[in-house]
This record gives sequence, C-alpha cells and structure tokens, in this order.
Amino acid sequence: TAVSDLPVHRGADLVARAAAVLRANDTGVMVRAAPTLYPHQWSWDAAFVSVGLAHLDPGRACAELDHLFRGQWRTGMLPHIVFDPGETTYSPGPDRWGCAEVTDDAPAAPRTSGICQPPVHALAVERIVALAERRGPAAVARVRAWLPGAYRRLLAWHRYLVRERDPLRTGLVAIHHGWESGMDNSPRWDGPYSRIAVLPDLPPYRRRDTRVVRDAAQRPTQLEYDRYLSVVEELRRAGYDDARTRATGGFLVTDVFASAVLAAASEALAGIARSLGAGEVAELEEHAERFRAGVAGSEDAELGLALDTDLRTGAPLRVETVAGFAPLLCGGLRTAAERDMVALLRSERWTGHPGLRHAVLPSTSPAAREFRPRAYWRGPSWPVVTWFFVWMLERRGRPDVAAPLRRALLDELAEGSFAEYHEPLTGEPLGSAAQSWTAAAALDLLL
Ligand code: 9WN
Repeated sequence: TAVSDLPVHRGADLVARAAAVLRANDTGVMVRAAPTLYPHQWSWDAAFVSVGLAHLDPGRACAELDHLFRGQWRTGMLPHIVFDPGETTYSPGPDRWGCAEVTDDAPAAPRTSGICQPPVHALAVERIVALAERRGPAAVARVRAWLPGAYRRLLAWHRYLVRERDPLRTGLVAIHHGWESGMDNSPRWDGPYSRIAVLPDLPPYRRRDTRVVRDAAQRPTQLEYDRYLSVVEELRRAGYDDARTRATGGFLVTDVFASAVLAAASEALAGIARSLGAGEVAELEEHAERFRAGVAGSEDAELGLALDTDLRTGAPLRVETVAGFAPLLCGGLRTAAERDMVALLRSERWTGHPGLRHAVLPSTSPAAREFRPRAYWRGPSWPVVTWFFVWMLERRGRPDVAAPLRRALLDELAEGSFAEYHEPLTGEPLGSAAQSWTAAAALDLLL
C-alpha cells in the first residue's frame, strides 16, 4: 500500500484510536511497549506511556510508573526492562540477563534487565501532575497522594545516575551499553561498537525482532546483535557492578541526549521537591545546572551539534544525529548559539530537507553519509522523538520552534497505525504497529 492510499485520521478519530491502542496493550498491571515485538515494560516507554494514560485516567498513569518502580534496583537504578513473567518469547529475556543471580542489588521479583534508559521519568511525573490539575479535584487528590512515594523513587534514581554515571562530575552521563541510549543502532555508536569483539563463547540465542519485523533491513544486523549480546554477557560477568564496568567495560561512552534529559528531569524533580517541601531542592537544582553545562559544552563548532564522546579513546563521535540537538531539550546555550542550532534544525540538513515527506526530525540527518532511511535509528523518524522535542521546547518557552514540528508530527501520525518509526522520505510506517509510546504521543498532542 502506498502511504497516500492510507486513510487519514484526525482529531477525535485519532484520539479514540490511540486510546484503544493503549487499552489493547494493557495487561492490567502494565502497558506492553508494543503488542508483539516488545511484550514487556520498557523504562522510557513506560514514562511516555504514563503521560498518555494521564489524559485518560490519572490513577492508571501512577500505577504504570509504580509497576516500573517495583523493578528498581537497590542502587536506585531503574532497569530498562521489567519483564512480564507470562511472556517468554522476547530475547534477551530475564534468564539471559541473570541479574538477581549475580548481584543482590537486583530484585528477585519482578525480574529485570541489568541496564537503564534515558531518565525521562521526572518529566513525565511533572506532566502527570499538570494534567491532573486540568482534570479537577479528584484527579489532583489521587496524584498528590501518590507523589511523595514517587518522588523518593525518582530521587534515588537521579542520585544513582549522578553517582555511578558521572563520578567525575563532568555533567555528562556515561552509558555502558548502546541500548541504554534507547537509540540502539544509531551511527553514534558505530565507532565504539567496532572495537567490541564478539565473545568466542557467546551462548547461542534466537532473535525475536527479525521474526516479527520481516524486513531485516529495518533492524540491526546480525553482527550488531552479536556485539549487543557480547556486551550484555560482559556486564553480567562483571556482576552488573558499575565501578567494574567503568574500569574495564568495553563499551563506555558519554550520551549527550541522556545528559540533556537528566538536566531537564532534574529541574522537573526540583520543582516536585519544592511542591512537597522536600529538603533536596538545592541538590537537584545543582544537578540540573551541572548537566545543562555539560551538554552545552559538548557542542562541536564545525557540525553545530552536541556530540557524545568515546570514553575509551577520548574521541568525540562526529556523526549528525538527532541527539546532537540535545541542548534544545535542556537549554544552556548562549542566545546566538541557540539561534544557530535552531537554524540548523530548520535547514536542508534536517527538517528543511527537500526530500522529507513530513518536516519532523529524522534520527540521522538525511544529508549525512550514514543516513539509511529504513534502518531503525539510522534514519527513520521516530514520532516519540519529535514529540519529546516538541514537549521540551514548549516547556522551555520556545513554542515558536515547537509549533512547526508539532504540525508536521500530527500529519505524520494521521496515517493512523501508531508505528514505531517512519521512512522519512515517503512517510511509510515501519517497525511495530500499535507502538504504545506513539499512541501516547498522539494523545498528548491532541488532548
Ligand atoms: C532494546 C521498546 C524499546 C525502546 C528502545 C528501542 C527498542 C529494544 C529492542 O525498543 O529497543 O531495548 O529490542 O530493540 O530502541 O528505544 O525503548 O520500545
């Protein structure tokens, strides 16, 4: 089917369909990230999904985050997956991670993965509170009763990241696996992964993604997957000990996008702390300041984008990906530098590229050598990413930059399948259909 032949859904119709997607993916205790491809609860998906749920039922939004919090580690880490015990098909599953088997920091139940994802959760909670206020006193009472407990969880999570992922106080979060970035096969990680040797004794595994998504070109390659699994194996053998991984892990890079998320989320959490009369406001504001400065300091003068660094070689990772716009999420650039970055975002290298079907943010610049329009994080546009930029830009008082992205994203979503990602030149929906966070994005944009 050509995209132009697909029905166009707008307004109330799209809202009803999005709500139906979240309902269908809800197991009763959690919302699966996607019905078949991702049948568990993913960390940053859950945060985004909770915002969508807050539009429908604030209590259900709180419960979604509570389910994730049940997987929180003793260290404070929120794991990137909380597994549904009834689902055994996704790979790598809980046995492969073997977390509770190798460290007391992991809960025995629920079972989880041993890595994390971008800390968008405090931003979601800030939004859940605001949406409850819009709904009225009953919703406010429900969310207020829940907030102090959620706050303690989030505080432990942020302190974990600050302590274990930036011990040198550089203002940049380090990640220990590409999956921690949420942008698995982004060309950002090609350099660091090229040095990962596939373990000779890597236990065999069976991928699920290439059985669900029949077009293998849309998914990471077999060599990439072998490397992902080799790093998992290495982390497990290190007992998921962050200090050991910092000392000897094969994959150690700063993630400028996660750092910007932490800066913005720290600001949000400081606001929540203030509203609760909690004692950590100054600490959280200092985190926001530190990471905002770290992100702004990562800007590459030549590319005009913020860059990650390979901590094993010290080399900046010079690729033009959407993560490079991280300073627009959290602020911190001087006025002229922010103006230049906005101009770049609107330029032909990005949303102004003449070949784009919709002027949304592709995961990699269509003008870059690394651009692959169907290959997952190497080019496709991810609705959740454009939504997150819209949300953060509006939050920072830049509706002028957000508005065109918002309109373009609604056009992209009107095709109505709530796809995981789209071919940016044709608009064709790709990956999983009925992806929960895409439905959440639609609800948040339309309601
Ligand atoms: C690995 C669930 C997740 C997202 C990630 C996305 C993809 C998993 C996978 O799906 O990652 O964690 O199996 O490829 O890259 O951002 O959270 O939607």
